[in-house]
Amino acid sequence: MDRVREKLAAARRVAVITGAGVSAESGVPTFRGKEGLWRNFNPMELATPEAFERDAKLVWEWYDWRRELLAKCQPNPAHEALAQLEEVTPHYLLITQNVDGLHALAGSRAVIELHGSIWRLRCTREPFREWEDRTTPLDPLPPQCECGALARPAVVWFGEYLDPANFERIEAFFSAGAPDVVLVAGTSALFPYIQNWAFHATQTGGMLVEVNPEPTPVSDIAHVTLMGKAGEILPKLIREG
Ligand code: BV8
Repeated sequence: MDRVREKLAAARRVAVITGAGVSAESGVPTFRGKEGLWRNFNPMELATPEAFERDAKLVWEWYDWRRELLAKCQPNPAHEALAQLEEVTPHYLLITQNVDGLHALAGSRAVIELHGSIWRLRCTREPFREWEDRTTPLDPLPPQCECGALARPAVVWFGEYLDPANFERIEAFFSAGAPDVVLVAGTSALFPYIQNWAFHATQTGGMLVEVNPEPTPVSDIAHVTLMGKAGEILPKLIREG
């Protein structure tokens, strides 16, 4: 813990990668936790273009249920600690897989929502048309674009591609200089791109730090693995914490 705190205090360039685990203490169900299931559906089966094609209303009921739940959730000390870290780090980037918007709500500014946002909708006829809608519950359900076409959640589903623009921003951050620290918190690190960015830190002289109560693929390559809850550990890592 002290080694990490010192490294972060002296760091000029830090990349943070977060997943559902950093929102867990805000009351947001994780994807693969037991409470992640909804009406006995597996998110992997619902968060797909095929499920939406088959039954848009069912998929929207799931998203509407999550939006209603999220509307009551506040950022927790994990989100707040990361917003504080950004204030004291000259070059900082927060890459999140979460779609809940809680990092921005906590004051984080340089945030890349890798998997999109549950608060944004996209037209299924003109995909470049995207807008924010925070109404809960949505009415009508499924919602429509003003052009009359069906709207979809502006998130990246399983089997879909990440927005290349986000990918380029992240690659640009890493090639602009070797991060002194890459902090991976609250993610099962399922996706290759998450593992690759974590691995990058170990190849360019940076410190790879993981915060998670459970081991993940990143644990094998991390310099420091802090086993525990992000809401408890992260505030202790940040100088003011
Ligand atoms: C994909 C948005 C298929 C939706 C989500 C087919 C296969 C592979 C690749 C491709 C493919 N088709 C197309 C591609 C290309 C590729 C791509 O774009 N590549 C780039 C590089 C060009 N596309 C993809 O990779 C897509 N992936 O299709 O994979 C697949 C299918 C099944 C299984 C494996 C692979 C991208 C898909 C993105 C899917 N969208 N979300 C929505 O939210 O509705 S994914 C979903 O999982 C969430 O975003 C979530 O964040 C993410 C990862 O999960 P985690 O965040 O890690 O959450 P999880 O519940 O898993 O873990 C929680 C962790 O927290 C645990 O470790 C736990 O221990 C810990 N924890 C719990 N409590 C705490 C805690 N930690 C700290 N503190 C606590 N208190």
